[in-house]
Amino acid sequence: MKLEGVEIRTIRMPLVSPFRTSFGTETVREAVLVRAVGADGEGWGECGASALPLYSSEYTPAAAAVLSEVLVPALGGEDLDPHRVAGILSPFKGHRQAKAALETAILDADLRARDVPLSYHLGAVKDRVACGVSVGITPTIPALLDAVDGYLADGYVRIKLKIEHGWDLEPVRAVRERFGDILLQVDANAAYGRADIEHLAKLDAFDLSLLEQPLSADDLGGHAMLARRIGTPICLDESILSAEHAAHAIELGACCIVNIKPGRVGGYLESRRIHDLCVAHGVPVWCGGMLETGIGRAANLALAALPGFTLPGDTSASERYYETDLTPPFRLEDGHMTVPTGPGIGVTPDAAVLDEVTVSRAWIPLAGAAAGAC
Ligand code: NPQ
Ligand code: MG
Repeated sequence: MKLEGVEIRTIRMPLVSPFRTSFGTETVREAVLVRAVGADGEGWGECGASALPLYSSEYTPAAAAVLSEVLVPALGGEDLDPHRVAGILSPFKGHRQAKAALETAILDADLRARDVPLSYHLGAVKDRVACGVSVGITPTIPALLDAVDGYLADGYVRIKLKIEHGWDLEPVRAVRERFGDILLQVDANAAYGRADIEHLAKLDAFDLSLLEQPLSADDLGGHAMLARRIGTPICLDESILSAEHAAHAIELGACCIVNIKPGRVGGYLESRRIHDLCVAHGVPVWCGGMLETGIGRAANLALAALPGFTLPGDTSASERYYETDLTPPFRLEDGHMTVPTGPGIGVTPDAAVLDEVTVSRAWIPLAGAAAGAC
């Protein structure tokens, strides 16, 4: 893959409904898209960072800046194997979601040129994957029950409720009582502390599949303490930034399930390593979501088709988040979504829709590339 240059775009897409978590409410998804242009074609990657650094320290202006000013220039215009990208970028600390988007764009371009689907490249074994949905905090419990009712009617096979202080036992009890024996799990996005361990243990009454990231990302020890006190399985999201983090968390007993978000861990290749590590430890994994457009969603479906992804992911349909997606809409069929079969990530953005939602763009030419390529 000889790279000629990389386009960095910032887009803004309205969400169909506000999405509230313990760290804030999102009404518009701002994101950075990366288009890697090589001599043999181009590829796409989506950065999970959003408008403000509330989920993690990354946010869109910083992601666009580090891509344009540091990460893309570091690649040079040399012949590039996508598997070497992470190593070239490794001297630069952090910025995993930005690095993931760049690696994905280059991997996509390379796989398209070779006519290989991303799912096949990663080792996928499924043609379709079971899908869950993440339900934000609502103003009232009746509003939550309505939202869950709608998603169950859509066919989602698993419901995840966002929880925080003051919105935990009661909404969970209400959903369990109303809908009976559904697959139900909760996500705190690190809202609680060690002082809340006894309170969190009360969630054991509701037969949840898992409790996701109850404590701070840095507090693996606290998660291990909680895991000894509670019957509900602990799953980590924000704490797991690499395969090394996953190894330490498993070793400490801080979790027995891992949410793999490719952006959070620096890309699909690191995601596969975490998957392999977890499979070897008997730890189930599932594919998280970052309100991706069809670009990120397509690649997540490829990952979710690996054999260790035994729990339904946050790989929801396009219409869960967007009226108009950048790609042909991903639809739910019988609670499942079809894994794209085309080369690379298998989809490309609609040029007109993309231009409509683009708020800024920059072209970074690469040294050694032919002048004027774009
Ligand atoms: C999670 N995702 O599992 C995240 C959190 C999250 C689907 O629950 C803008 C961009 C807003 C990304 C809100 C889901 C977001 C976001 C929440 C990610 O923790
Ligand atoms: Mg989460």
